[in-house]
Amino acid sequence: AGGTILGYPRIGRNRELKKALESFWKGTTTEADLEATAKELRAFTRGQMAGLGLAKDDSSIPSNFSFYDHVLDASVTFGAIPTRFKGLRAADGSVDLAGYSTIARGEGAHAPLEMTKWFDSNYHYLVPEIGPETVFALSSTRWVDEFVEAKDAGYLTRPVITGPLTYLHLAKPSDDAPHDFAPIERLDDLVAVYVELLGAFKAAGAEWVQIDEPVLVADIDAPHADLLSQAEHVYAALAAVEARPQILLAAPMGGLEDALPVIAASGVEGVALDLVRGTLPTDVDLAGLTVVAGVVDGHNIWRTDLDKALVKARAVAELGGAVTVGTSTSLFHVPHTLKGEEHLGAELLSWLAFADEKVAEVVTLATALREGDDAVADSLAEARAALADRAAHPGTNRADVRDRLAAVTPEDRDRTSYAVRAAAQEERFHLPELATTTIGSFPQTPEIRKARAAWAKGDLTDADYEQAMKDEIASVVELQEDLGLDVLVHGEAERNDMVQYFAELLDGFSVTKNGWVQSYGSRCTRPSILWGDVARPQPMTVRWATYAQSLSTKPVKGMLTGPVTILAWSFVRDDQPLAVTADQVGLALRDEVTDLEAAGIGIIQVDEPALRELLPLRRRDQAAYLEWSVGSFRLSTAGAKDDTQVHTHLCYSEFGEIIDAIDGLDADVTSIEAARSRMEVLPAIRSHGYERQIGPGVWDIHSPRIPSTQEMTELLTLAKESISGRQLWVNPDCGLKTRGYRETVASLENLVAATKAVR
Ligand code: THG
Ligand code: ZN
Repeated sequence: AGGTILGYPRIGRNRELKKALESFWKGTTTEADLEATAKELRAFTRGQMAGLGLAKDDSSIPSNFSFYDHVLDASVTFGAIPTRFKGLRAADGSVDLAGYSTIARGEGAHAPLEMTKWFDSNYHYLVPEIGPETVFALSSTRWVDEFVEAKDAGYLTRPVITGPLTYLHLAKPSDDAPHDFAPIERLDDLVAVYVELLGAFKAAGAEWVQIDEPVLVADIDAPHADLLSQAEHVYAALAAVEARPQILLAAPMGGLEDALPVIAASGVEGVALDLVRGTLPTDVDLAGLTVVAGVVDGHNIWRTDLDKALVKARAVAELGGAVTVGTSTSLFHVPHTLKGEEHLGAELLSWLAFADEKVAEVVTLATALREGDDAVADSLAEARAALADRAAHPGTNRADVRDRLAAVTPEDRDRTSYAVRAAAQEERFHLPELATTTIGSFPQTPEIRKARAAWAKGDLTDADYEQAMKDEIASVVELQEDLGLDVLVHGEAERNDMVQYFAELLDGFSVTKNGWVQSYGSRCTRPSILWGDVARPQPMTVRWATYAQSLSTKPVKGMLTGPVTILAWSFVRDDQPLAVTADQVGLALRDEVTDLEAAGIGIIQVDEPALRELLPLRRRDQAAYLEWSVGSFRLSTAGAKDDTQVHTHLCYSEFGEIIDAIDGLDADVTSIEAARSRMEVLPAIRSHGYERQIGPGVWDIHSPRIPSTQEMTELLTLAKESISGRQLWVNPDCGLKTRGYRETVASLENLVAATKAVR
């Protein structure tokens, strides 16, 4: 009744969990130290939520801690660990934190689980590998232990777990599975473990458990009718369990649509609806159900329009359920708190809500529902004033930006034909077959970070900082020449993050000091806030690129981040279509491309690693998305001359789904992630008839392991079965900023050796 949230950030307001994990991995702390930090963090988090007004005693506070990833936690809890990790398990099937870390990150001969984006967010989960051989058995007590830990501290929490449909539909077949096997075939076996788990929660005293099923808001590969009948079947089975907590089925990231009546009739006690992304349900009887009306956006950072939120919550109440207010998704997509972000200025600050402020909004809305609007009149008035101020701000509506965009013609998005460009580029660069390159960034060493921190504090002058970065660029260029790479990069030492760097130089953005959001495991990003119309006051990358090019006769790539990725990895204004914002960014980048060309840079990479990430979850919305996203990329690149080679980089391997869009980008060279999936995407690219050049990654840089020459030779040989040598580039899966120099040098040596062998 007092409102709830679907989950709270797990990393800690000062990234306590990140620091504890990384020192454990380094060996400077023990497993017990890590456990102790995690325990403190959980205690602080509960206290924080209660302090903000969520009730301590009625299951309103979620229990959603994870050391690394909630999907990995499900795998470990269900004993669904691939056979290659068998040796890590104790006799009872459990794994300790060292083993858990190995499954997540890989070590030695142990390749880790694959990592993939969580729906259309910037979070990555670890992909379960499920086969006929997988033995599901309750193998971890952590979820129950954490519930008991909270209960002993006086908090009756609501455990949050990933649902069986989402778990299996996000899984991939194990290496041992027959080729026509689908993980969902194991549904009944897995559900048996959920049944057991529900019993364990009940025995521990849980009154509610939250089961997350975001897969129900997405169109998946399997027929929609199958998904609905699976939902009906599973939730009837779980509802039929006698001794269990009440079930809150949460459907974040979109609308349940025709799955809602199925869930409502299944026998579960509650449903949590995403009413930010999803539309208001109609024509469905929710009588007898507890309904969490997810009217506070868990996925973005704008202050809620409380009046509109109340209208929605009250409309849902008309459908008959017992309605309480909640967030649309877990809050782990947003930073912890606005406290400490006063540098943003009182005005922008007043437009925003991070996790803690969103909890407070939920509490305000729940109070209004219960006691009437008068009970929270001041809060409602404050929110109205902030929203009106935001709408009227001159930076959100600039005539110069809008006039320029209005003048864009279709020709502004078109280059000459690829054949003509390819000939001009061949003439200019004479690159060898199987040209080698890297994606862009080199390791961000502690020295680089220190220099940037000192410069930010004013302890390092502009000139000294510039010199430090130039020294780093010179050493990266020299290293690449020594390694024998064909197309060099400057290494991006000057960039804290490939989006934030541009956000700091463009009008219309602001950046936080401590607004960290978990991206995967211990890794976080600080998404920028894109609040206004976007324009480029001056060149952003030309200085660094031309310095690097001056040091080598080999081509050095100019490196830009594309419009879709800038949007995907920022918190973007929600007061106009994304397409408009993307084109504003596209025009700013177009000017940068022109300036790079004029400075003599012949190869320009415009990264769009997030192109797939923003793909709408419902098929009917995808064509319109691909149209504007591809259009904004083309707006940024189509000003390039024929003999300028445009590259792009995309950070994932499920490529088949959007291959037409990738074709539509019309980049001359595209690099993609392919090492963890062993080039599995290439046959699809061949059968599509893709004619331009492609660099499938041969080194999985997300893991600290060093791939051998032989391993990369095998991958390249495999790639050549699908793609001709003239079309094929050799590169790692992704940028190297998270790697150390030791593994970078060793791996790139092997990469060059493998290329020579295959050539
Ligand atoms: N930038 C942003 N989002 C991203 C990526 C990025 N999302 C997808 C992908 N890349 C995720 N990968 C990473 C890789 C590394 C880190 C974060 C996300 C990383 N972060 C540092 C950390 O957590 O220690 C923090 C960076 C810093 O100190 O400045 O290493 O590249 N926006
Ligand atoms: Zn990448």
